[in-house]
Amino acid sequence: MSVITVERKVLEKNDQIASVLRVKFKSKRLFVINMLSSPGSGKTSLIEKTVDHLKGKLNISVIVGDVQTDNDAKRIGKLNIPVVQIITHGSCHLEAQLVRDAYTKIENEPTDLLIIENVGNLVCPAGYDLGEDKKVVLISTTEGDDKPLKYPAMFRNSSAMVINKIDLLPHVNSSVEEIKKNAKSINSDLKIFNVSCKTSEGIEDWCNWILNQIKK
Ligand SMILES: Nc1nc2c(ncn2[C@@H]2O[C@H](COP(=O)(O)OP(=O)(O)OP(=O)(O)O)[C@@H](O)[C@H]2O)c(=O)[nH]1
Ligand SMILES: [Mg+2]
Repeated sequence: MSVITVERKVLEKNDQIASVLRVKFKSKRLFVINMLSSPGSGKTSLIEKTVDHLKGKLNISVIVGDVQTDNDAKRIGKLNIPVVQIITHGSCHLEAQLVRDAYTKIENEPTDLLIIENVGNLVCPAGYDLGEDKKVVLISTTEGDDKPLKYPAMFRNSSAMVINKIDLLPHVNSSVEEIKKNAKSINSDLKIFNVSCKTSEGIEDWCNWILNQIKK
């Protein structure tokens, strides 16, 4: 029983910090995406494509979480945009406090869109509010159609789902329709995008959705 109590307290403290952070992001007129997925679904690749597609239209900054390395910050740094790496040293998710501290390093950079790449994990990050406007979950065609059913919280709490690696569909035993059906059975409001970060198919639709969210 005490374990449950401790976890609830941790989440309550996280939610308080996230609420303050959300007010700060709003006051800075930032649109904030918390990007979630299993390891390797293509979060960093989608950020690279998004930055490339929206350059000249939006100022984008990135906070990226990783258990051990700064590989992703090095990749995103090559795009010449502000990026901060959070290394969690084993922790499987980002917390609002870590994002708050990381944001202080880039808060003076002109930014319209802040993308937070969460630690690759379909379980723990679902419960942690980071002050974002939208949670976006990625699933790639190599992961199996049943993942929304097996990890429902991630799909329930997200506003949009990006199905990535559609270029691999001819080679994998996977169906976009089945992934969509399973995801919609968890969250009928999910906005869904079919994307390939390799061929850039679907990137324009995804970026238009971001632009429309910012206009709202
Ligand atoms: N064929 C194909 N490969 C892709 C696509 N998107 C990403 N990849 C590859 O998938 C691998 C993982 O991509 P990343 O962007 O590093 O994935 P990630 O979700 O950021 O990974 P973590 O940060 O480790 O969780 C890389 O080798 C990418 O080149 C895609 O649309 N098609
Ligand atoms: Mg990554």
